[in-house]
Amino acid sequence: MLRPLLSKLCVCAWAAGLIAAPVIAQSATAFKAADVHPKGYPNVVAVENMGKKLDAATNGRLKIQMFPGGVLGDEKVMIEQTQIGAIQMLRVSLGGISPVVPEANAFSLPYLFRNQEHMRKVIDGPIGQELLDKITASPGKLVGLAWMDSGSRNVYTKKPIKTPADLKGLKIRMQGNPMFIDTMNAMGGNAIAMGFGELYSALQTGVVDGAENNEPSYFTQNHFTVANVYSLTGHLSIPEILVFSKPAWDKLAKEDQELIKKLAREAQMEQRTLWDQSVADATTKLKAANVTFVEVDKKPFIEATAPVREKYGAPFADLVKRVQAVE
Ligand code: BDP
Repeated sequence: MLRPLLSKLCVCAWAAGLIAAPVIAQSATAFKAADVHPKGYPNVVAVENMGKKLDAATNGRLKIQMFPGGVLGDEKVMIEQTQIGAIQMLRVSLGGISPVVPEANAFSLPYLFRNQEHMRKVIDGPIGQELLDKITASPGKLVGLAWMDSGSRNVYTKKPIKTPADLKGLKIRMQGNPMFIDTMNAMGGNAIAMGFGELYSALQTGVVDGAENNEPSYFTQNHFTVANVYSLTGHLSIPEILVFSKPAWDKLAKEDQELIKKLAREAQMEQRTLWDQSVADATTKLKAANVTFVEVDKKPFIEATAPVREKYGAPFADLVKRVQAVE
């Protein structure tokens, strides 16, 4: 009897301003965020800025601590760590997500997007949201938060690649997704799957003859110093994705989840501006470092990769059609 009475008295006294409001001890939560790219790379900057906004919006209760440069492992390892909750936020290439959600491949087929604008319209629009939701709803223990731009990937080696025949006999590193392996083989090269972090020394020692990536990755990883001819094949435009760990997500209050989603969408838009600057910047610096940029007639490569689009697109034919239909 006495207890409820006392607590009622306390509440009344507090409401009347007679005693100070009880201070609830709230420790700050810092979400571990990871990326293979170094500090300063557009995706890393966008997530760091998202962290600043999250910190400000929650008065320091929620923060993001960034682990860039692949210090927490390569993308495969980081995806696993995110699934179990050891990493809470992760920015990865969509290429690594297909084992979790096979539909992811429908967004990264070779020569799927007509151009960058098309790709951006798809990821910004309802189909992009649909895939994020599918990832969240899948048993893969990841929450799809936002997209990022990754431009398009071009082949680099020590000689110009103008036709599929030029790739003959060359070992070209690809991300370890069977669809990308098939893509390079169809383009005429010998695909070798390898982690991003191992690639510099593989190029240097001749374990591979070349690789393929966008300008900012080619530049920041210093690959141009060991393979200085950049041929504009533009065969893959693989969107990047920002995911949250499902076990960690489920512990968050609904309002915090909504706030994180909102800020992630803002990060998607901010990354885009940073991305455009970064491509321009990397291109200038690569040219200044005597990298040769080779214009390529894409037609024979588009034709050569038709069976890959056919094979990997068939299970998601409707989705692929809808992506292609986006104007
Ligand atoms: C870069 C992506 C990164 C991938 C890397 C790769 O941003 O997520 O890990 O390519 O080729 O463009 O592995």
